[in-house]
Amino acid sequence: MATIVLGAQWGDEGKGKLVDILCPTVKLCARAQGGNNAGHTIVANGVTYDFHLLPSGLINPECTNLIGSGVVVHVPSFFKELKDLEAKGLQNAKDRIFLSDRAQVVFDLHQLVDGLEEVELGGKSIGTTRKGIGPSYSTKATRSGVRIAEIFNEVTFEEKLRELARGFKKRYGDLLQYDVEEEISRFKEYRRDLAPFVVDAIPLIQSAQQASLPILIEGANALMLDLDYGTYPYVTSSNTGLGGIFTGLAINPAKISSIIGVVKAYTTRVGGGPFPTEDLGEDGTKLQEIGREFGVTTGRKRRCGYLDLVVVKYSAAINHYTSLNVTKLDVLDTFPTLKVATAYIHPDTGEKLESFPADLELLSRIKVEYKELKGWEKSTTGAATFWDLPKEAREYVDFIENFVGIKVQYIGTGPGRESMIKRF
Ligand code: 2SA
Ligand code: GDP
Ligand code: MG
Repeated sequence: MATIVLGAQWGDEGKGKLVDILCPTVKLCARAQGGNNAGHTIVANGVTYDFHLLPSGLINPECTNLIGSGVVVHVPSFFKELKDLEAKGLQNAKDRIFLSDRAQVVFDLHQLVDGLEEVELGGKSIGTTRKGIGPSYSTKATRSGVRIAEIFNEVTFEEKLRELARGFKKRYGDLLQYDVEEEISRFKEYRRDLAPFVVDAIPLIQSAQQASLPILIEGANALMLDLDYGTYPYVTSSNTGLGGIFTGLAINPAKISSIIGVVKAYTTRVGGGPFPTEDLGEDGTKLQEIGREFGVTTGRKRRCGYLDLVVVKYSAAINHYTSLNVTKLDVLDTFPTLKVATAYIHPDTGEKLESFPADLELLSRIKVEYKELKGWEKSTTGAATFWDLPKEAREYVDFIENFVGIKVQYIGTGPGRESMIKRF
């Protein structure tokens, strides 16, 4: 049976930590979409590990890991991340990671184009991680991209990359400072080094499911960054919601046991785009500082604001969570009062919107209705059970549960593995 972990807001909810906690019972951990734009930090046994492209399940020495067909892969970053993790003490990581031959290659070319697209957008830039994610999914969609399997057919590979470079050169001229022959020559070495990792992921997943092995699927990014359901165009270029799991891994939907939505106890967003509950004042700064809200991949400061339950309810309607993990509750420990968004009000009619609007112009004008809850002003870190939490902290969690209509199964009260309350 498969467990799916998905981000319910704009990312960085703490999915990596939950994946780490669930891993000991799992035989296969898989990523379905995204690339090394993702950043998952895990603190285990006093060591901090950062994962970007590789599944966080690597942290469990018994767990096999798969980079699925819907992922986009920057080959040198794959090797570098593996090396960095092994240098931190992860055992036999190289023997436990497999890469789908249907995944797409992210070239340095895509990364350069990502930067050029951002510059061209000027004040409207998306604030991408510049890891080439958008350009790589774009060339996949226009059928000019290169699959991992094609790396191994040297002649076709070189022709395709030269063709890709020619196209972008036409578009960007001298702004594109790129030497295609140099990238081609590096692939001679990558080809040899990559070969042992590459598999046909379909029989791998099928046999794991037929043998009823426990599988864990790690979502990257989060629902509000989904290409179809997020705050388009301020999104990433993959389906970060439940749909992306099926296209990216081809798992059997009848064999899913749970879909856990990870919800940070407040809201953050990194990059551009609308953020209705953003607080540019003292509270936002305090959340940023206490929550240490910096991008794991780019080091950028994350924008911060109050918990937005309109967002969480909207994401639940798309991702069909079977339970929630509320994370970083401890970051709220010193707030005397807490605001939680419960509705968006139409700026012209004064009526409550039924759901999260698709129209960003409307979204920029809506009024947010807040419920004010009492803070607890005590430490939550170290609470062993739900009942060890201060009363107001329990009420905060209950409020989320009742509003969204989904049980809160896990509560995070600190970055370490041990700081997680499991309720059922
Ligand atoms: P991209 O690079 O094309 O995927 O960027 C498009 C938008 O998606 C956002 N995005 C992210 N948001 C939160 N966390 C992400 N991962 C890193 C982290 C981010 C970092 O875990 O901290 O280090 O800055 C992530 N990746 C992409 C991005 O900000 C754009 O808004
Ligand atoms: P992900 O992208 O969803 O995996 O999340 P990130 O790793 O990008 O960001 C979450 C950050 O919060 C990481 O630095 C985690 O170590 C940290 N974190 C996770 N859960 C908790 C928690 O319950 N409390 C605190 N204080 N930090 C947490
Ligand atoms: Mg992250």
